[in-house]
Amino acid sequence: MSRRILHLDMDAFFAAVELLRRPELEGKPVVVGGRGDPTRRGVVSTADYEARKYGIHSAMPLRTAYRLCPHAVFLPVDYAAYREVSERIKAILREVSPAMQDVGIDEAYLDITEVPGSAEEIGRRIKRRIREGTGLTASVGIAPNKFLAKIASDLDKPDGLTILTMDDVPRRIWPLPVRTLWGVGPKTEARLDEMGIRTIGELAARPVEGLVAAFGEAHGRHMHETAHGHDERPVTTEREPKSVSRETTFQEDVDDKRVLARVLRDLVERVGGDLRRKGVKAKTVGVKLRYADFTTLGRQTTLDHATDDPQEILDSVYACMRRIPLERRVRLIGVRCAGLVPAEQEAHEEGLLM
Ligand code: TTP
Ligand code: MG
Repeated sequence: MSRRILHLDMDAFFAAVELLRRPELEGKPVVVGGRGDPTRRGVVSTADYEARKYGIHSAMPLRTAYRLCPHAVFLPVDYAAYREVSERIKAILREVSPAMQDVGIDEAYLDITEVPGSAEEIGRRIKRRIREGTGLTASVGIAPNKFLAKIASDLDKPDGLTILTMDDVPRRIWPLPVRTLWGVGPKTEARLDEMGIRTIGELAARPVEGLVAAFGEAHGRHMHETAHGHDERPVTTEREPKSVSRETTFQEDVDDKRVLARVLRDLVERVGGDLRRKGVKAKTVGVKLRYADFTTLGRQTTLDHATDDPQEILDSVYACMRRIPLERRVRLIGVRCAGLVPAEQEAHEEGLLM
């Protein structure tokens, strides 16, 4: 029997929670990030849909956001408040089905295969319960697997409910850019672009052999499967991760330090986003490096406080890199953050220090 997976993602989550307690800001551009002071260092955690009209988005420096929209309201991040709302949302989901996978502060998968009722009924019911329980809107996608459900929840944001079946894959999934696929980062995207493949549909049209030749057995086959809408990953109910990491394998081994520096910056951006989305900060930052001959080594450094600040993480990454000999070509490079603590706990400690 085919599965029925629901993916839920709250709309402009941090900003939406802020608007609940500051209803007078409704309809104004609101940016949440750092200490809420655009003259100080920090990045945008999120912006409400009004502020997004000015081009403001997550991970952008607060200064840039200020330049794009000086009359926006800038608010500091209050993780404790968001986590409290997040826990209520997760509890509502668990009541519908115990098979819930927590993937972020405002996001979860729910296996609703066994839940009685049509997909539409279940989707509406969950959205209504969340609105009643929190005052917030969520976007929901329901599909036969996690990949399609996740895309579906994003297709009609905000306040969306999108149900996809395998028959919808050509019309709804194939026009999307390849970057949307799980496992396609900037490097793979560039390589696909060289091959004349920009949309998921163009990828799906290629014989799997060609993709395997270009990207290797596992990656090539995986891309082929997902481009056709297949994804067997189960909804797992595991606990919070102990670390967050991102890595890149180069298409061709690299010995240019500038290339490594650029890729590290990109990986740090993404790890930073992962941390902030999960509402955690890291005390330990590490680099993993694999040479062309497959010898692998790692270096890590522990800070005296936890951080999710990309610049601070990058500084630590560069400090690790200085302890890694670079006389050989590099095949893979990765950034890992561990020693995770809830962001509000760290903020609390920081408050005590000041
Ligand atoms: P998202 O679900 O990616 O964004 P969102 O909920 O603000 O907006 P959307 O309606 O598009 O879903 O992330 C959830 C929260 O995680 C977001 O409110 C703030 C936080 N976050 C960061 O702090 N930094 C980031 O880079 C991202 C992507 C999110
Ligand atoms: Mg969201």
